Amino acid sequence: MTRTAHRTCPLCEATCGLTLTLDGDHVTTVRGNRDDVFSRGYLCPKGASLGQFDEDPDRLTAPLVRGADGELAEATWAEAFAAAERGITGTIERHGRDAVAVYTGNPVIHTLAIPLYLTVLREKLGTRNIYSTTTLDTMPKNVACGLMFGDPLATPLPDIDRTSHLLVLGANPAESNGSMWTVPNLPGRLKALRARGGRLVVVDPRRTRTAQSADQHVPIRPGTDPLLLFGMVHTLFAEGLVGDPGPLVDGVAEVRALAVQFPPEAVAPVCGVDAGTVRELARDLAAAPAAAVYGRLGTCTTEFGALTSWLVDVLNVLTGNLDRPGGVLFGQAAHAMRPQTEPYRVGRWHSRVRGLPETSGELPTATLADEIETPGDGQVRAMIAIAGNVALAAPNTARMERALAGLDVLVCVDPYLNETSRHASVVLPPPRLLQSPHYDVILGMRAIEKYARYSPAALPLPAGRPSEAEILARIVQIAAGEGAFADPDAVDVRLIDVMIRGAQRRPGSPFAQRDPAELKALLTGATGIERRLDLMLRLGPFGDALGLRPSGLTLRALEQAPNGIGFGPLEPRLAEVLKTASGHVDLCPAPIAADVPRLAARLTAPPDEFVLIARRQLKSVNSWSHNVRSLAGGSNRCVALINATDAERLGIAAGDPVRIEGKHGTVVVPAEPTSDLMPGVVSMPYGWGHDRPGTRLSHASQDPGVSLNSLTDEYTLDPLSGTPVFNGLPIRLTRADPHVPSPPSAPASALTATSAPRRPSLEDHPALP
Ligand SMILES: Nc1nc2c(c(=O)[nH]1)N[C@H]1C(S)=C(S)[C@@H](COP(=O)(O)OP(=O)(O)OC[C@H]3O[C@@H](n4cnc5c(=O)[nH]c(N)nc54)[C@H](O)[C@@H]3O)O[C@H]1N2
Ligand SMILES: Nc1nc2c(c(=O)[nH]1)N[C@H]1C(S)=C(S)[C@@H](COP(=O)(O)OP(=O)(O)OC[C@H]3O[C@@H](n4cnc5c(=O)[nH]c(N)nc54)[C@H](O)[C@@H]3O)O[C@H]1N2
Ligand code: SF4
Ligand SMILES: [Mo]
Repeated sequence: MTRTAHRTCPLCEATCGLTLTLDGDHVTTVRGNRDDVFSRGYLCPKGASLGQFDEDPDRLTAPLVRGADGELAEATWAEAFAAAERGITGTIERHGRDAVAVYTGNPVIHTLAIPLYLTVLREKLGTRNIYSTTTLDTMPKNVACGLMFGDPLATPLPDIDRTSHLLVLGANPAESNGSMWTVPNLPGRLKALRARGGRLVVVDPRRTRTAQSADQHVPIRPGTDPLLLFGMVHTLFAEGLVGDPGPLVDGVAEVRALAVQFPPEAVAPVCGVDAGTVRELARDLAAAPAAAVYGRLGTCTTEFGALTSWLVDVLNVLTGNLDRPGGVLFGQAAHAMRPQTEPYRVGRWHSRVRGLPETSGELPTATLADEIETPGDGQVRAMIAIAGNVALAAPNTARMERALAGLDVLVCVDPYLNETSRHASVVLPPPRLLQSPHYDVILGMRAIEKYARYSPAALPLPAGRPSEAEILARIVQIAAGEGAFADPDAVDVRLIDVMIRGAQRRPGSPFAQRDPAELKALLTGATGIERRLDLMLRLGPFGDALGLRPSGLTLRALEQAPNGIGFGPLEPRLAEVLKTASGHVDLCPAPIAADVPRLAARLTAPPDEFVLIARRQLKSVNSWSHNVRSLAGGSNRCVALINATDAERLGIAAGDPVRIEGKHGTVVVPAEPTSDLMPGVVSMPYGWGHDRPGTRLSHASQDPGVSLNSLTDEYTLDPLSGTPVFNGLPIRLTRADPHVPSPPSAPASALTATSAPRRPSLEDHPALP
């Protein structure tokens, strides 16, 4: 007997609505759901493999606990929760709360459960040692938007369907399907932009699939985008192309003063882009009836990540495209979130070892290994890793792995025994994808249209199998000192109470006089997490306001609308978004302006012979999809792209092994010479290195590749956001002897703890003051 189920794809940020055919608990086909209000039938090769992700025989079906013999072995859930409690509570009792760290990974944004328990987990743990992929990825943009708009999550989204000019820097949406920009079928929408006479311009050291489909590709030296963007800002002012930014924007004159030092002629030789092109980019942007500038990973994880992210939106503001149809707009989720209570600031506290500033309540993941390895008060001795593979994700793989091995306690919530969880004391695997309900809590905020969609669990949980929500609720209770065996529903009950009370206290609240118990009784949903989602939807912008707007959104309405419910295109709403003390956009925030002299010094820095950049590949999901056979091989391999002329000069032919040396390690990988990459640049995919002992990744380990982060450095950071430089890092490139196997990553070099981040360099020079 086959049946159909509707699911939102959790494999990338596009959130496509899929139609699955199930035979029993087995997925037989996956199709894009043509009736889906948001994705309208789109599907990529990864989505088509959702069944293989879900049914991968290597996914853990039972928890693992490390025994007295030092080996991880299957245990009962009760044993595993008890072991987690012993480890976490014992660490807190012996060493205090800061001794427990939390690291959360990218799938946080692709699950319903994790975002709904993370804030309370952090609060209950009461530790300063909070880490996540944000400081390996989006934090530069979050910092820039926090300083400009007062809200780090207020990231402008290009209005792709209505724009006439899109300038993309450091992103490859044709393969990544978009990031910090939830847009199903980006490849199709980019094509549609050009078909209606619009223009797509891509700035990237590599002629990516996106660049190949563009009207103009501008190759650029990695890490130099802020110079190009400042050259464009300079041009806008010099040629009188700055429009009226409106009454809500402060700081235009200050930006103008900063841009004086970056005329196109000065930036051109460093960027490798001629001055005429810099001017032309600025003029085209200003002349377009509606235009949007978009930057992603290749602009964030760079030496000037926050500065670059800021300049992207400075251009959107100066050309009159902020908060405007066809320009960039702010997203609007269908659910209510906890309101921000304090004005945005960075550096409210600093990390213990290197004194790096806090951002959004987190410390940089680049200093996690320092905090684990450096003795003293507040040393991290236990870690809870949720949906993250930090062993491969953090800079300097060898050091991160050594640090993980040195932890007293590591509790992983992860479906795989992989490079990180092999170091665990306890692994708590979430159930299969199809056994979990889904709603996009985070990505809904970045969606290009207003919509809501809910996927109920398509398969029942096996008896005795805790949901991901229950696993997390129990960890919250351990952190709160209530023990692993308290009633997990109590966590949701308390959080519902807090949210209802908050809604009642808001000025002008229509619920102020209502009985909280009566409001609570209105909520539907079989589990605590579903009732919480119902409450968030009902208090959201389209919600039924707990019965006051009877036709408004509820969880029940979404359950009855498997194709989702659309609420139309995004609309301008800047005044509502702004959370700055002034209520205005601060176009020239002081911490950003203070970083500009560092950029000016870059104008005269000597160029490196070779620099490394990273890339996403279409048939991959970071580090955890290489076990899915249907996606492996072909274009999805761990090879180093190098410029064809460089290859010829170094005597490297296609498939030859090349040796790439970073500051802390060396890898040997097959080379793929190409004319699609700038000279002096090497491009490697992120997320490989599946040859570690003690993992259970039977397919991935057959073609393991190497860890890109064996070449990166935890001390080379964007100082404003604490985000490592993954793009534009100097390396040495040579032809390797094909008969010598890939060396194990060199051990981490002696550590020099520094408070200031370094400029990218291969040499171990002292840090800049
Ligand atoms: N050099 C270099 N380093 C990089 C990057 C780069 O480009 N270059 N990219 C950076 C970026 S952008 C990111 S986002 C990070 C990613 O960093 P991480 O998020 O730490 O790494 P992932 O490979 O995404 O690992 C996700 C983990 O979640 C598990 N998982 C999958 N689904 C679920 C689920 O439903 N529940 C739970 N509990 N677990 C699940 C997987 O098994 C895997 O272990 O890496 C960063 N590191
Ligand atoms: N298929 C697939 N999709 C994914 C993922 C995946 O693993 N596979 N991962 C997801 C995640 S976690 C993320 S964060 C997103 C990332 O989404 P994107 O940022 O769109 O993807 P990347 O391939 O990392 O693209 C970065 C681009 O920046 C370029 N670049 C590198 N350095 C520079 C530079 O200094 N300047 C400029 N202008 N360009 C530079 C690179 O050549 C590359 O083309 O993708 C998400 N989607
Ligand atoms: S584009 Fe992303 S969300 Fe859509 S099917 Fe592919 S992996 Fe899934
Ligand atoms: Mo990411």
